[in-house]
Amino acid sequence: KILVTGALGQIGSELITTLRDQYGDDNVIGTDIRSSEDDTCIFETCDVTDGKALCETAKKHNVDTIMHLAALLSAKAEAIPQKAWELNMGGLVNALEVARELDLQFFTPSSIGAFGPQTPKQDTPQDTIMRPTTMYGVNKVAGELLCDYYYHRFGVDTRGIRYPGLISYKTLPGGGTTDYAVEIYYEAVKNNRYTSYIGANTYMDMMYMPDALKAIIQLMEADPDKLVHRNAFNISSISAAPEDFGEAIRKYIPEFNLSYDVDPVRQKIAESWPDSIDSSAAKEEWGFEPEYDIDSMTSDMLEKIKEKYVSN
Ligand code: VAH
Repeated sequence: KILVTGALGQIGSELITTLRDQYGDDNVIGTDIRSSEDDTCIFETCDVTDGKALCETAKKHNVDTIMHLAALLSAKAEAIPQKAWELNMGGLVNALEVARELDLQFFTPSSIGAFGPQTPKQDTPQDTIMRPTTMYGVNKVAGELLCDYYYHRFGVDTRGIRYPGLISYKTLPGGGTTDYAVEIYYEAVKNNRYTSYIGANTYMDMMYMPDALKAIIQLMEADPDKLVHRNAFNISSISAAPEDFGEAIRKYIPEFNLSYDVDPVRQKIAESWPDSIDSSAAKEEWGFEPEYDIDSMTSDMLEKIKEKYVSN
């Protein structure tokens, strides 16, 4: 049985569905600080900064795994850094303590945001310098080290993935730097145009959500003896700048127009991150193999968003 925190977030909302398909509805418990209208799955409101409540929820449902997704993303965290530390680190240490006390398998995402300006930008290695210049990045590096500590010191089976920007059509992201790569598809369908807050020629790693979710299950089911790394694995499938999304969209919406109104805060965050990271450790240690490239992702995104607007 798996407890998911942040179950109403961009990853969490789709992960719940994927896990229920994979393991059965009764084996997935979603939690979030907000309440859920979706009464088809087991759901509990829970504030991850309340460690006692989180532990009680895990005990009540007799879970054997916790997937901790509750966190503030990069741009939001940069706006309220002290709150971000409290939630991102306070929530993580509480979730790790629950995993230690109840002997649970543990997953939490890291991010390409864990890298900083001195990190090699092309083919960023799995093991390299990590001196991020954002609160979010500090949280992710500290989080990776804390998860490794709980593995080496307490034997908690912690595993993590450094996610690129994730693109999906089901739940809008909130407060991220890579959110432009989701907004662009919605605006293309609604208005045939998009004004990007990230400048041209600004490359970041991206991934379609189905590949991101498959990776979590693959990693959590991997043979632990084959894992050289744990927290956290580089994975990526697409390295793109805004104009690459524009070009891919114009294959389906020829009149699509892309313009720019750069947001200096999020542009500065984006420029501190790699352009393209190396996924070879994930491929070698647990068989990571993404399915979608920018063209197949674009085709699916536009089709699903059109369906969403036509049916509503
Ligand atoms: C963000 N989508 O923009 C998240 C992610 C790699 C980016 O961490 O903050």
